[in-house]
Amino acid sequence: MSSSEQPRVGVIMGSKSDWPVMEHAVAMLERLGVDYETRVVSAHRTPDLLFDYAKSAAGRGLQVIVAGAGGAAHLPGMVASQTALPVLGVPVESKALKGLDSLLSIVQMPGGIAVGTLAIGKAGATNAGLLAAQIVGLQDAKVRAAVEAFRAEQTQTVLDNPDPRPA
Ligand code: RP5
Repeated sequence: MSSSEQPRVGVIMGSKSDWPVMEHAVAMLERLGVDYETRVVSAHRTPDLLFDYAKSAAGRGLQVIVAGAGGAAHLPGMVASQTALPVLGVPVESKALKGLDSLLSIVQMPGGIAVGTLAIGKAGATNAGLLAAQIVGLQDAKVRAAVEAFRAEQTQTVLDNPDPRPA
C-alpha cells in the first residue's frame, strides 16, 4: 500500500471502485515527488480499520489524509473525527446521482469537525493531491519547489498556446 518508507500523505477510498477517480490524486503526488500511501478503508464495511487508520495516522508520520468516497460518503467526516490531521474529502461520482449525493455528504459537516471538500470526480482528486502537496510543502522546501514549478509550467503552457482553435 505504500509508495515509500515514510509516507506523508495517506490516500484512502471507500472501495476499489473509487480508484479510477482517486488515482488522479496519487498521480499528482507522484508528479510532485510527495511520499504517500494508498489503501481501501471503508466506513461501513471496515469501520474498525477506519478508526485504527485515522487514530494511528499522525503517529505514523502522515501530515494530511485524502479520503475519497461515493454515495453516502461518510468516510472523510468519520476519519476527520478521529484525527487532528487535515482531511481532504473527494466526492466520487455515484451512478444514481452523479456524485451530488457524495458532495453533499462530505461538504455538509456540522461546525467543529473540518473536512476540506474538493470538486466531484477527477478534478477534485487532482486538486486534493495538489492541496496535500501544498500542505506538505509548508515544511518541505523540495515539495514546495515542485508545486511552484508545476504552477509555473501550467501558466507557461497557456501563454505559449494562445490560439483556442484546434491545431
Ligand atoms: C462507497 O460506496 C465507495 O466509496 C464507493 O464510491 C461506493 C460504491 O462502492 P462499491 O459498491 O463499488 O464497492 O462506499
